[in-house]
Amino acid sequence: MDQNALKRQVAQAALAYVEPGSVLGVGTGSTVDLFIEALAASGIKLAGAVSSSERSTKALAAAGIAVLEAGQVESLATYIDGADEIDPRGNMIKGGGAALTREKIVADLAARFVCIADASKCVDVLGAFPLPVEIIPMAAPQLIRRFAALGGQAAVRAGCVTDNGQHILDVRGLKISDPLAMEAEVSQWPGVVTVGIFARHRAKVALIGAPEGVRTLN
Ligand code: ABF
Repeated sequence: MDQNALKRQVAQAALAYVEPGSVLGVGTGSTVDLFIEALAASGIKLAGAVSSSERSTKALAAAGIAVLEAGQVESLATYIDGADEIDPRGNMIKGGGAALTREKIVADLAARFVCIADASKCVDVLGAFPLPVEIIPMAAPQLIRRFAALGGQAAVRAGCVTDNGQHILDVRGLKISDPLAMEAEVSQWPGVVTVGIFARHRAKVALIGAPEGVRTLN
């Protein structure tokens, strides 16, 4: 079963976590694209969706699902999104798709984060995937120095401007043994908009697509 088939498998399984008639938080990425397709085909009727990116907004609209602004809701029951890496406790690295800021904003509205990922995303310790950090461009040189002091090699992602008009640093060489502590530390550095560690907003449920079927991580 190739990676796309594994993604399709978990996208389908995520439908079980969608409450008909609710407003659903929707993430960004190729697995989420497959989830939106599955949702459209399922016939499940939603009151609407709060989207985490222009990319997902377009996909939701094409699927005939009403897209609401985050400010139109006070809370969400569920947020469904992918990840670049996920550890056994549901801590994630996200942001490979450059949508991490709005993903974290929408995740913050939700009571439950349901992560959908293929088995290749599972790691024991976060950090093999270069950590995405959305930044204000003028802060890049100082932030690169700060990550170097932690043993990381940071570089501005070429040709990338986020939906919020900012830039992304990708940081290689980190071993994130305490995701909660690193998220708290980096989030306060001047010039950081969002760090792509989701520990405060870790996945309460993780659906992992593997050749033997979908397993639930936690
Ligand atoms: C999104 O999911 C991003 O944070 C992340 O880059 C992406 C990866 O998922 P996929 O492999 O499904 O594209 O939330």
